[in-house]
Amino acid sequence: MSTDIKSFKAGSPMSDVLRMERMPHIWCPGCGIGSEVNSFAEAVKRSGIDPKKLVVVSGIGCTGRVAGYVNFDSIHTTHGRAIPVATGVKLANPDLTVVVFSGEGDLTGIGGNHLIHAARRNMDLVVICNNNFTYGMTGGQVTPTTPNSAIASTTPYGNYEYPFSLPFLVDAAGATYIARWTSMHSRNVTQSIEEALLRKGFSFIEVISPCTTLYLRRNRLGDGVDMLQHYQENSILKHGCDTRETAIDYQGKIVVGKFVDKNKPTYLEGVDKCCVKLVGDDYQLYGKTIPEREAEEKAEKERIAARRAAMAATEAQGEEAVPAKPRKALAAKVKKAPAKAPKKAAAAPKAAKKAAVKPVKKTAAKAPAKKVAAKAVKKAAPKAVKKAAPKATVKTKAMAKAAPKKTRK
Ligand SMILES: Cc1ncc(C[n+]2csc(CCOP(=O)(O)OP(=O)(O)O)c2C)c(N)n1
Ligand code: SF4
Ligand SMILES: [Mg+2]
Repeated sequence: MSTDIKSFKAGSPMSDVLRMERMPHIWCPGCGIGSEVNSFAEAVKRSGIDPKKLVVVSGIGCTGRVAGYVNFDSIHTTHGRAIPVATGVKLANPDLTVVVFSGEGDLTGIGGNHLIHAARRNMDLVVICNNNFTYGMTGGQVTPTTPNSAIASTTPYGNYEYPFSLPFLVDAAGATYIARWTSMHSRNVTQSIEEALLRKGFSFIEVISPCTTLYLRRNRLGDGVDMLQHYQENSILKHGCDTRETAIDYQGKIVVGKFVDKNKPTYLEGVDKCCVKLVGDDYQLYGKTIPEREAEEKAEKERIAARRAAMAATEAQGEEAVPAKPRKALAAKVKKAPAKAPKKAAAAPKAAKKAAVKPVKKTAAKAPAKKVAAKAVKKAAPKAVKKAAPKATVKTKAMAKAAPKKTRK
């Protein structure tokens, strides 16, 4: 039976948000960017904003590819220039909602100057920063957020620089909305983006996310799932936390939450105020007086509120329409699922399974993963068990191959 790719893509629940003709995407398995895009798409839908008035701007990098995949007006601009381009779009048409979706290398390295000045101006932008601690697209070099001591292609003996804490940086620069999550916190990411889309001023949402192919492999931190588990075990929820306390150490705790949400006149409001002083009531921006623009803004807000109300009503109807029994049956199925785990894994004694995976994560960059994992498997289990836990062996081989020669000694 042949698969009709065209109708498969058209039938996808994401077909209205993503450019399905561009699928499959380039992101690696386990990379956090995909789930962020999903959260973003969900947030756009939930916000009730008019998708035709939304513009997405990205710089260069794996995250920079987002602009090319979303089914909105978008610009994939040059490295580090997403914020100035987005600023230009907003100034040219203040009716648009402008989102910057880019990597931390793009936004805080080459584009760092633009970031701090947009925050200082309280420019009306929503900035979503995928922070994977590395330049993913170009081979895993150190970035301004790579934790001290982490290994990168340009710091094979460990990073001796100190990283930016992005919430602290943009807070000091003047951002009026700041949140941080990890790619495991999909719903919170959605919620923060939704909030940011509906507010004015400079909003910054950092999403800590795994670059499986370069950062995780080079630092021997396992795969995407291992990192999600790390996020789950090490995230500390602290809404309103002082951003001075949000630094991230190598494999340390990650403070997450909404840290800042305050009102301050935006850049465009500042322009208006100044021009009204100079020109008086005749002042117009793109042919519209301030009262005219205010009336339009009010009407748009009402349309958004109506769309949100309609969505809430449809959701409530959907929930009522789901009969109680099938939902229970589904829950039972989910609970039963672990029993279907691969036979080989089930055959392995618990201690052996544990030993085969854990030392790789704990020893991280310090000890050669190949040796440690092999030792642990040998100690914990006889031949049969080694056979039953092939995942760790495969993983360590791949990681040993990827690791820089010097650190493997
Ligand atoms: C002016 C310029 N300098 C350098 C590059 C090479 N370059 C492309 S992407 C990139 C790093 C992107 O890193 P990040 O923003 O963290 O995105 P990621 O790939 O990690 O998602 C670099 C250095 C470039 N394209 N243009
Ligand atoms: S190289 Fe890293 S950041 Fe780029 S797609 Fe792969 S996992 Fe994601
Ligand atoms: Mg990056």
